[in-house]
Amino acid sequence: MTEAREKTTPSQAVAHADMANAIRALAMDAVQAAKSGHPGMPMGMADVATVLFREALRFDASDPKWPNRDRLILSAGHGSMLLYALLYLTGYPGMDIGELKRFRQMGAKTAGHPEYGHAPGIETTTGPLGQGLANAVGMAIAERMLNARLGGDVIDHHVYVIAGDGCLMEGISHEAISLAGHLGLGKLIVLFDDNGISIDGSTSLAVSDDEVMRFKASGWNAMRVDGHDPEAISAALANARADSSKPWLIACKTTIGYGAPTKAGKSSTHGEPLGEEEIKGTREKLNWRSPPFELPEPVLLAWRAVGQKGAKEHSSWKARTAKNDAAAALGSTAGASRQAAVADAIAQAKSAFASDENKRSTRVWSQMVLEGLIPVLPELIGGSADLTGSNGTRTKSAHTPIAKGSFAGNYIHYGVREHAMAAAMNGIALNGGFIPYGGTFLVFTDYCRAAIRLSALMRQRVIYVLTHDSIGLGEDGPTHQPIEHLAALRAIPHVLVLRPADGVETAECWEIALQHTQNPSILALSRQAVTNVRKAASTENLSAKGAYVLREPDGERDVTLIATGAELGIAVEAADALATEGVCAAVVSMPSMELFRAQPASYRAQVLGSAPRVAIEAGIKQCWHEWIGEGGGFVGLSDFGASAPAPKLFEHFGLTAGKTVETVRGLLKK
Ligand SMILES: Cc1ncc(C[n+]2csc(CCOP(=O)(O)OP(=O)(O)O)c2C)c(N)n1
Repeated sequence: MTEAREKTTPSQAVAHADMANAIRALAMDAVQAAKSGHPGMPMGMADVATVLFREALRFDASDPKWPNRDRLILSAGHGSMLLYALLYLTGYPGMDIGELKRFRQMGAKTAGHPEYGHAPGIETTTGPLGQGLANAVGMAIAERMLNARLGGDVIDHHVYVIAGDGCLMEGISHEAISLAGHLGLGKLIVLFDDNGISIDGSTSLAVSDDEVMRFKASGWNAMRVDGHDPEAISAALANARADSSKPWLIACKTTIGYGAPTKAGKSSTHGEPLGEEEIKGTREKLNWRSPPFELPEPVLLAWRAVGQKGAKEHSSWKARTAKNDAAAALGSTAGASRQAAVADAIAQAKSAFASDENKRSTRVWSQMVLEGLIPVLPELIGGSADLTGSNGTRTKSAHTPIAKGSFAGNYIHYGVREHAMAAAMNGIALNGGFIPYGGTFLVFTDYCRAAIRLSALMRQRVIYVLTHDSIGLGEDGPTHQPIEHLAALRAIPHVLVLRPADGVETAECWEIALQHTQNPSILALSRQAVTNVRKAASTENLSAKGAYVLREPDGERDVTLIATGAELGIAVEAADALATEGVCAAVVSMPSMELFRAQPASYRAQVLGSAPRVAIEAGIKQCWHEWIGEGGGFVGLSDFGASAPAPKLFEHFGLTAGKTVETVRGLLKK
């Protein structure tokens, strides 16, 4: 044995083909055992993934949360077995062979699509195509922002994405690659599984884009490689890592279902088990002799060595950052150390707002809250999908935008890209170290709903600042006036919808959004000025209970008026008018149905009372039955709005104190 041979590590001693075939075998056998799944993509991308893990990806399987690890995002989430096989092979904690055998079964770590939190090493939940790619753009932004704050000794890593034709066909991909190119995110490397196949068959049925040219046009470096030639893949990755002037697309020409004797290259390998016969033939073709879920020992050892190859770099990172508090804080919840300062900023805002007699919109109150918050909470990263001046997301004094080559700032101009903004915020939150918030008009949540849903599914603290929250936006008309949106957002599990009524409530709602580390929050804010209803400074965050009695009448309640946001002023006015008729009306403010639902039944009963109820909200009735009951009254909308000045619209659609009084009269007569 030569000296060089003696020094060969277990990882290097095993042929590339054997290591890649281990992935193929695990993928086809797990899908076969589950009787469902997608074997074709993992089999096609096995060569690319093997080279990536052996040569490029910086990670230490024993510490999947190492902050300076490279991120790997499987945007083509249907190919989940590729990721699960790699996590098992490299020895990630908890990903044993039993989990692969239980692929897609109840309670397994190996869900149908990768789910964040199910197993270490899954960086984000993917499945809706294109989302992972846009998450990765957020992670690559976060990487640069941490690099700018903490220095390259602490954070300096790559973000890799495996994306398929489907990811690149989705509209969100355009927003994401355009933003990444604009910001020059040179640490982002996308490995495109260029197999020319999707579910319907050849992608030529539906698309003829030249992806390399498309990415180049968006400011990326882009190249093509043979995705089954390990040397070519290796050279491409080395090239991309060496040049971080721009993000990289490496279009890897692959064969879906590589190795399958009759199905390779066909869409039949995409989404169903290969079948026993085909699997037998694949084993022969790949010269893979091991039975299902068994691996030749040298192959497994070689893979395990790959899992440990980053350990040295990891320990030297630990040594050089041991005394660095900022690096240590990366492992903990962002902002934890700032809680007292945040509480103080909120308290100051509340007491100033309570005595401020100016009428303002809640979007402006929100901007004023941010003026106090940003300086004490540097983790808070603002942004907006254009419309910055309209939604008040950027403060006058505390914000500096980030830009290509300049990431020390704390504000992101996402451009007119709502969907990518929301998905990138998911990536920023998942990355750790930051609390992202981003703004647009409430009506345009339709454009980012898929990503909002994933914020909720992944339980990420992403804060959506959504202004122009009703017909109260006026002249822009029904295209811009949200009607069903509050109900639609309240329908997503784990989303906190917060609709504050005035300045004090807006400050309280910001505090709530920051405190809820396991939820995305929606701040629904008005364009129009609102009535100041909370005129006394209270130390208690009344909005945190979801609903509270703003005003109790002198006598026993005849009716309870419940309102949210700007319409609370209408409820107060109606209660005053009713009082002149001798009707005792209580006024309840309900900034958050979700928080109220979580209160003890006794509190809810006390707030809602036993008198008939009328709700007032400039939106649809759906979701109000829960609070007003079958016989309750509703002053709201049941159709699209119209283009006119806001006061005219409220009059026209009957969202007035007069109509509320009428509704109460009708209810009490029954
Ligand atoms: C937003 C979204 N639309 C549709 C789907 C359903 N779907 C899953 S995979 C797939 C085809 C993807 O094709 P490609 O990326 O080429 O994957 P490959 O066939 O190469 O594995 C589709 C339409 C999805 N997961 N997400």
